[in-house]
Amino acid sequence: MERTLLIVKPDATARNLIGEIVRRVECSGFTVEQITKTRLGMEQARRFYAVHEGKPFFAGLCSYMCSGPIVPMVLAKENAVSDLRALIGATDPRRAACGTLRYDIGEDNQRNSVHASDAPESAEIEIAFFFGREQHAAPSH
Ligand code: 3AN
Repeated sequence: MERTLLIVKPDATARNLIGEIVRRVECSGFTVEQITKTRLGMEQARRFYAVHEGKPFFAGLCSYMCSGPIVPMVLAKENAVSDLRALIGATDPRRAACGTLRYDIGEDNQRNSVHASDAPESAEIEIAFFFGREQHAAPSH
C-alpha cells in the first residue's frame, strides 16, 4: 500500500467541493487515512512550495494558497502516487484529459482545485508537513 498527499485548494473549498473531491477519490479506490481543514500562512506556503522558488508564478501561487482554507488528506492505495496524478489531470485544467478532476472543476493553472504529490519521496515529505509530529499549518476557523 502506497500513500500520497492530496490538497483541496482554496478555489475548491470556496465552492464547497470538498465532498465531491473526496467522493471521487474514494470511488477510484483510495482510502482516506487522515484529513484536516487548515489554512497556510505565507511562510508555510513558501516552505511547502520551496521547489518552485524563483519561478514567475511562485509569489502568486503562495498568496493564492494562503487565500482561504485548504483540506490536505493522506490517501492510501496501491500505486497511489501515480494513480492520483492520473485522476487529477494536467496542471492546466484546459489541457487536462476529459474526466479528470482538474478538467471537471479546475478554473485555470493556478486555481486548479487540487494538489497531489508527484513522487513517493515528495509524498513522504508532504505528508509529514501536514500530519507529522511537527505540524506547520494552523487550524482553520
Ligand atoms: P502540479 O500541481 O500539476 O504538480 P506543478 O508542481 O508544476 O504542478 O506546479 C505547482 C503549482 O504551481 C500548480 N498546482 C499550480 O497551482 C501552480 N502553477 C504551475 N504552473 C503555473 C503557471 N504557469 N502559472 C500559474 N501557476 C502555476
